[in-house]
Amino acid sequence: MLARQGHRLVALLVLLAGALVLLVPAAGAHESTPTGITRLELDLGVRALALTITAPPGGAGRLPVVVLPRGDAPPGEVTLAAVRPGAAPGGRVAVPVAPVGQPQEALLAVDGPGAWEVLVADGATVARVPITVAAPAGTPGWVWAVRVGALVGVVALVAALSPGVRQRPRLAVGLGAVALVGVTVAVTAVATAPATPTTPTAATTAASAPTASAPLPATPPAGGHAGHAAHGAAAAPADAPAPVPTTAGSVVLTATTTSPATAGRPVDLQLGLTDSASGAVVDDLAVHDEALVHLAVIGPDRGLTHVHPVRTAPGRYVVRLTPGTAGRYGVFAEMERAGDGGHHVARTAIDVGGPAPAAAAPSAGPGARQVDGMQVDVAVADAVAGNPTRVVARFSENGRPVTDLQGWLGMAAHLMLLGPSVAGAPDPVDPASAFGHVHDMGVAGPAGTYGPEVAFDHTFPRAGRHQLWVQVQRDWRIVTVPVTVDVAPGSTPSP
Ligand SMILES: [Cu+2]
Repeated sequence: MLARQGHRLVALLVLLAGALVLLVPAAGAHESTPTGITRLELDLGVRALALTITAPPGGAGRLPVVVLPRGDAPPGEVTLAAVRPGAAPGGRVAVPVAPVGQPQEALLAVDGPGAWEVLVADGATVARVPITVAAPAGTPGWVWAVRVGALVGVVALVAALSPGVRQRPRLAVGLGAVALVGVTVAVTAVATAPATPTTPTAATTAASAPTASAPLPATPPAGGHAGHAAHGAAAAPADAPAPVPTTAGSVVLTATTTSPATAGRPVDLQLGLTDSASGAVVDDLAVHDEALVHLAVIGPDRGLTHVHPVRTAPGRYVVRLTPGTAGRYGVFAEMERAGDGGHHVARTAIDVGGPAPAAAAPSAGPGARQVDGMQVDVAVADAVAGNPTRVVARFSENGRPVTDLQGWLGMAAHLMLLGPSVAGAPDPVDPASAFGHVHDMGVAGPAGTYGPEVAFDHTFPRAGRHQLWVQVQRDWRIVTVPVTVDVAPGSTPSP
């Protein structure tokens, strides 16, 4: 009788200890799942490149970087290197950047965890992409406490209940006490284990991390960035009163050109980022939606250039532009600061010289138009301020629906917006004209591509004339569809 109870107790405790030991690795695995993969876009000189950087999981070793040329870049090569922040490159690896759409891998190496920069140079500009290589996750102390406690408890209990020991009551009681202590240690360790473990987190600065060297059109990421104007959140940035940031902790953007900007000529635009509260250089940007900085440059003709400047030094970025027309341009930088630094849209302006252009006609409203060899039918249902509005663009070519749109920046499509100015028409240099960015979060088809329709949900905060641009990627090139939308006043007066 006593023996049977003893065996049941043993079985129960063995089960309990087994469960504890099994639970521990599961919890351990959950606490550190850094993928170590950074995907980001760079507009380096004349080239648009998509980079996929895979940090070594062990904290040191091989660091493969896949370079995928996009756009219309000429053949050539870029050189890559991995260095500690600010260091000059040692060994460089050259990779060709042609043809467009053909990924090329450069195998770099790092000799330890911590902050690193992946350098990408085209002979004129050196981009410095900051990454963090995570240290290998060690086994936390509480895990060892559970393992040792459970093991000691089970062994002592089995010994205490063995027939030989039961003949010696004192020894049996002693071993029973040891078993109790062991199990207590294990249970206490589980109960007091940190809820949010403090192992080194994100292996890179990347916020999103789809597959490594997979071709671009596949794999929409697990979700865009909350707060980055995805659908419901869209109103927030567009709604913001625009302006040169002055509130504490916002990002102040400066833009200068290396030489006087002239219509029709390429020019390098240099950007500086400082914190409005401290005046310090802002260098804590996280990769969001596959870029450190999303830059929209909008001309007086309301032409949009959406590019991804390269970081050349802390808080310094550069990108090449070819402004199409003379006049004053609005420059909008969208970025996310690491940690809880939040999502920021900073704006400034640049002047471009050249012959005065004729007054620009507004772009077509909803309806059909031809863009880059495709017919694009845009439908905007009931654009009323304060009401959710759906914008749908349908792409066809020679009468057939286009179904080979490629994802870009982790989304099916992007909608950029500029709201009405004080004078009425959208004006990129009037702070009253709010800038916004909405995503199509649609799921890719079986081939990993999108189309023929892309759709956006947006609530226009204000009535009046808005400039919209729908952007999709096809054949590794960005297609931009400008649309003018007149938003009717809502039932409540708009601000
Ligand atoms: Cu962007």
